[in-house]
Amino acid sequence: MSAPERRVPEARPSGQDARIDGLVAGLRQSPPSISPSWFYDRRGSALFERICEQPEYYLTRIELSIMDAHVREMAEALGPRIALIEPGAGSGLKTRRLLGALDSPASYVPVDISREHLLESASRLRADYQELHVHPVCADFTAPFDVPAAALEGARRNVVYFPGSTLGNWAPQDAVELLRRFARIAGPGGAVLLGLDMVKPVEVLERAYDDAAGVTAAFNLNALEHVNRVTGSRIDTSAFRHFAPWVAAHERIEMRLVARRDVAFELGAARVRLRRGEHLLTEYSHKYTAESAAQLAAEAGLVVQQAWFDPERWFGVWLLAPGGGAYAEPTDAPVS
Ligand code: AVJ
Repeated sequence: MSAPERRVPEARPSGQDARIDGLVAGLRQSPPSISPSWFYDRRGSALFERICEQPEYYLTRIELSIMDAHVREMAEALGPRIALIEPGAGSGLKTRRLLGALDSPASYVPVDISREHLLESASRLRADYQELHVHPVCADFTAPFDVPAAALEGARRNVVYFPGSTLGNWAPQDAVELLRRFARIAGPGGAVLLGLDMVKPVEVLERAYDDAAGVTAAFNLNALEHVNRVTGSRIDTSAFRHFAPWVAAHERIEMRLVARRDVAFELGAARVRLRRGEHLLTEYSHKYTAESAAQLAAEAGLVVQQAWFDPERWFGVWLLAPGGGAYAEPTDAPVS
């Protein structure tokens, strides 16, 4: 069933070195941090799919229900013959809903760092939407990337689709930066269609990130196991436990790995020492309100054109388009 490993060349060693440099830099911060990208090796991706099936993890189900209820209005608002660009090609369920409703889409452009993942999902889409031009772009969308003109040829409008509340992983200033880049890719007549999880009662949020079956806990601990597998480090994962509190001041869930006892380990130039009760940080998951989403859009030079929610407003899908003259190009103001 599983494809033979290593048929596709591994990421260039320089890419891997940069990744490990980033890991070491994160571990030297306070609190020591591991980027959420370390969740997603083969096992982590499978665990994430299982998270989406847990009764407590409402995000995926609700976003899909919003697509089911409103995808026609979305398609109408987006218009005919668009190029749909998706940074990080996901499992594709929401994308399929959208592609199925669009009026003769010109092309679909998934952008993903994993060539394997990209080609797999592209060939599945090609089989199911035979009229559609699928132009996969192999790139790390968290860094600036170019969409080849050929991929956008014949499109009346470029639309960047970023579902799943993935943007929640970025701290506010970085989220603005990323959204600004999406806006630039969409261009003056384009749009961004963005899925964001909303602020809601804390019990609901904390349960979603600590399911009874322990899948999210395993997913969190797998980030450390993944680090051990890739770097050869021997971090004792049994010294950590999963903890995912709502941090009200920042309107986010923080995925943490808390030291059960004093722990110390070294990884390259990073020397991590944690007292019992101190933690590693593995992920932010920011939640938005109608106000903070509009604010985020404005800071990225976008305005909210329309938004769709489930009846309880637990999740929202926002259609954003380049704003009027109010938008000033970012200056090189110093960043703290
Ligand atoms: C894929 C980033 C949207 O933040 O809810 C799920 C990842 N982390 N459970 C999220 C995740 C813990 C997820 N995103």
